[in-house]
Amino acid sequence: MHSAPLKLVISGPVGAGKTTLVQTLSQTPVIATEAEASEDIGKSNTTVAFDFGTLHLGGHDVHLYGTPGQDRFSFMWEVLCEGALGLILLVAGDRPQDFLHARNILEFITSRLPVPFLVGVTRQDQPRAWAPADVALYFDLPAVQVAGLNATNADEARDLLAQLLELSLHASAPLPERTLP
Ligand SMILES: Nc1nc2c(ncn2[C@@H]2O[C@H](COP(=O)(O)OP(=O)(O)OP(=O)(O)O)[C@@H](O)[C@H]2O)c(=O)[nH]1
Ligand SMILES: [Mg+2]
Repeated sequence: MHSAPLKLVISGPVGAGKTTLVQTLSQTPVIATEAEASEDIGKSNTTVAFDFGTLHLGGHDVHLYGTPGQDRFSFMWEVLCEGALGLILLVAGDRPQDFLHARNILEFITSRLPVPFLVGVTRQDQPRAWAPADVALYFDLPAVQVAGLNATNADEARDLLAQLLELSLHASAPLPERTLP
C-alpha cells in the first residue's frame, strides 16, 4: 500500500532556526524562498514564502514545511498549516525577547487549526540559551512538550521530529466510539 505523505510544519519567530532545521532534516534538496530582508531583523536573509524538504522517518514519508517568521507573512502560517499532522514551534533559546512573539504565533495557528505541537528551543550549543524546562514554564506547557536542540545537528533534529511524529500519530488515532449519557 502506498500511503500519502505526512505533513509536518515548523514555525516560529525570525531567526529561530526554521530554515536551518528543514535543511538539516531533508533528504532531498530543499526548496527555499529566502529573500534579502527589507528591514533590519539582525540578518541579511529571511524566508518569504516557505521552505520545503522531505524525509523518511519511522516508515513514513514526511513532507516538511518551514514558515516565514515575519508577521507580515502571517497569512502563510495558515496556508502552510492546512492539513498538517503536527507542528514544531521553534524559539531561539538565547533570544528570550522573542518568546512572547513565539507564543503569539503558536496561539495564532493553534486557535485556527487544533494541531498537535511541540516547542523546540534552538541554539542549545550557545552560551546563555534558556534550558527547555525553563521555556516550558514560560509557555505554561508540560516539560515533555518542550525540547532543546541545536538545529544544525542531524541527530538532535531527527529526535525532535520523531517525537513530534509519535505525538501526532497518537493524537490522530481514531477516537473511541462515544457513548451517549
Ligand atoms: N549555533 C546555532 N546556530 C543556529 C541554530 N539554529 C539556527 N542557527 C543559525 O541561526 C541563523 C538563522 O537561522 P534561520 O534558519 O535562517 O532562521 P529562520 O527561523 O528560518 O528565520 P526567518 O526565515 O527569517 O524567519 C542561521 O545563521 C543559522 O545557522 C542552532 O541551534 N545553533
Ligand atoms: Mg527561514
